[in-house]
Amino acid sequence: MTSPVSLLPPCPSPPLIWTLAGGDPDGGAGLQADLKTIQALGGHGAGTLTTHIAQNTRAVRRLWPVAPEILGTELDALLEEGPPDAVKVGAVPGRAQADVIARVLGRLSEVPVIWDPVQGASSGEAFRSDSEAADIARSLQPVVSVITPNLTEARALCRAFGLSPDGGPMDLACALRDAGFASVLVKGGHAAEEGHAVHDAWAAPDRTGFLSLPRLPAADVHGTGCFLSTALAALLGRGVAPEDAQVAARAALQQNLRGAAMIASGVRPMLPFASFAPDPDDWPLWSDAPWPASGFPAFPRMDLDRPGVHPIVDRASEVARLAPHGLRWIQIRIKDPSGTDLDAEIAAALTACRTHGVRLIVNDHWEAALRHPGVWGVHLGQDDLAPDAIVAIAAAGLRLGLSTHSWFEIARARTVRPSYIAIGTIHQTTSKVMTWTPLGVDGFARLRHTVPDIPVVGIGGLTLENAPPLLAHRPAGLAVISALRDSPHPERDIPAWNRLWADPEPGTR
Ligand code: 3NM
Repeated sequence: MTSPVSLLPPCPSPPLIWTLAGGDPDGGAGLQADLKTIQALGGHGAGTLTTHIAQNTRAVRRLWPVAPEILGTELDALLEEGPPDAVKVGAVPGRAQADVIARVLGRLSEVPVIWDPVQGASSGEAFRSDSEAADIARSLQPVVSVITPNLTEARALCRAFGLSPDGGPMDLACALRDAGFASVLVKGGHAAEEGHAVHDAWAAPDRTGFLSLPRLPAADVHGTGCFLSTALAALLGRGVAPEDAQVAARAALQQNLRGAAMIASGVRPMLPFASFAPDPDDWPLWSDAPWPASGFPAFPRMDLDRPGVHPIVDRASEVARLAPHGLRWIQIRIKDPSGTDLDAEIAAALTACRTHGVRLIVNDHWEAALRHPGVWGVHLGQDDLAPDAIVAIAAAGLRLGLSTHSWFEIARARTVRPSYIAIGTIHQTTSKVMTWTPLGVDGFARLRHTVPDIPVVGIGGLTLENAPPLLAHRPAGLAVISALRDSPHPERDIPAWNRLWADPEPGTR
């Protein structure tokens, strides 16, 4: 047994996260809740009140904005301690407070600032008029990197900027992004009915898409917006990449909603969030476009009763060399097909595989694979995830494997319900140009945890020596190029690889 792996990526020291937010005496939202959220996500929380609020889970009674001089003096004092790693801004009661916040945050450089542009409480009361909201938004816009409005708030912001408030969440998110907010997350929670999916629309400079999760029963919880924006700040401050932080913050929210849904009925505060430990089912799916009504076809799963090594080779002659030695799968990966007769290579590989009962997976060239009945599956990268290709591969009855390297890529891959998901790179590899930092065994475990329902294949820099610790995380396969290509005895190594599943402890092979 290995020790459980923390789902949070390591960080040399707790990141400093500021929250500039209203107060919530019941502790379910605002500054009081944000500090707990930051701590649970491994950060050090600091911050100031922007406004006192007499509220509880049922109603907002009254606001007393913190005087701008007090807010400014407090923030200047805070900044003297050094810059934060990320900032969450919550309720901003008026233009004067917004100007103070913008002045101080304007002195930071490259620090993510998440603004939850809360216009009122989830119990229904508005904090301010639309025209005040417009002034506040204009003042904060230059210093904000991500905003997280719900649908109502997104519409109000669109009106404030003279944009159309009509359209769906993605129209609003794109309109606000194009109006100068670098990244926009429009939360769809209030629009979804219980039992249906909640779709949050995310518009960043280089990507748009939807994060989806089921709406939990009675997820009528006070403080969800505060939680999500603060979790995002805490994860970004930790150095988690923006797309991964979105996915992980949403998973954290689902974890908390699940906890809150277990308390008695009625509007209730979020449960104190003790630690980041989403269940596998709490992780959202990501799709680049709204879900087709029928969803994507589910691919037949790779069967888990035949785990084993997946050699990846670039010629049919290599397939023929390795196929007799006890393989279950082999992948043919011809990255540069120029000067190669692709169909002849696939046909020859298939002949060798048939002879020895091996399943052939074709990398990238899915159209060619479809021309060869008997090919078992196709393996694609994230850049090849076009709906047309997915639908054609499914219609031909082939299996699909997808490469992933991050929480975000897994959320995207899971949406098409592939036969297996490859996670890498686990160790340094010389076989592929990699922009990703190697995950190590713990990183593999962190990602693998978010794939509850689909077989996983580990890849990247694997050898018979370093592979055993991975087996504790139940890969259905391990994919290798160089370890077999460079081995003097591949015919002996293949059974040794396959035996790892029977005897996963290092040193006992
Ligand atoms: N894909 P080797 S790593 C083809 O992480 C490939 O997506 C990877 O080769 C990924 O076993 C990789 O020689 C190379 O390290 C695997």
